[in-house]
Amino acid sequence: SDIEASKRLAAWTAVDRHVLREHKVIGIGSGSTVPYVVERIIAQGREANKDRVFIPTGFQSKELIVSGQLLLGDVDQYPRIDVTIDGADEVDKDLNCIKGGGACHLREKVLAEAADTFVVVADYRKNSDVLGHNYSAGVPVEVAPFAYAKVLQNLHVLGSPKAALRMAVKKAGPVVSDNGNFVIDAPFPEELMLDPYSILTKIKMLTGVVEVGLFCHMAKAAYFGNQDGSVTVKW
Ligand code: DER
Repeated sequence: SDIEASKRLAAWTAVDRHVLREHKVIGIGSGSTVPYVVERIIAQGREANKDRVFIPTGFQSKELIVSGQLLLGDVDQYPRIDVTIDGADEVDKDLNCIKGGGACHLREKVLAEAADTFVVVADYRKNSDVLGHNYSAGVPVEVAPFAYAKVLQNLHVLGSPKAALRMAVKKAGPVVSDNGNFVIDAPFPEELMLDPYSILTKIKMLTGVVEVGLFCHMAKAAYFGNQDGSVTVKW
């Protein structure tokens, strides 16, 4: 499909530009675009990858590294990362991202912050001016299960009356993250999403919130594959 082709285009372009010979510690994000990132890194060859280590951002990400027969590293051993490449649910004109559609944003944010270079790869649907224009599910908020009802109430008051616990599809009950927490999706009106950092800080301060799926002032560049085979780069 043209969406898969555009994901691959974004991923290959970003890897070619940001995963260079001298880069030895590489953070691998989560979602359906990063498999194309791993595919392109593997294509750099055994020689290029033999002395590299790859840090995962969750179970799915770890499985990608393992099945790609790449060396798996632990963030405890490599607190400093050369480059982290990850997907996003939406990216605005200032490179702020909504992330967490895959409920992996806690570890993703740790590796994004630990990296000298954090780069986002996505298909054209994620390329926005204002967060919330295309991704309408809301800001993903990872919460401690013990506190979820309280956080839900606070989010309603904060400006997201439609905030709701993310329920699982093939499992009874809520989605549970790799960290054993719940996720609340909190849609906010456009006027609040014009200043994502302000919303991020308010949500982060709510007791029981573990991490917020707003990545502000973190990405160095974002690559979007387009339907016509071109690539849009924001930086
Ligand atoms: O959850 C996340 O932040 C992931 O990066 C995910 O949202 C990326 O989405 P994708 O499957 O469209 O790459």
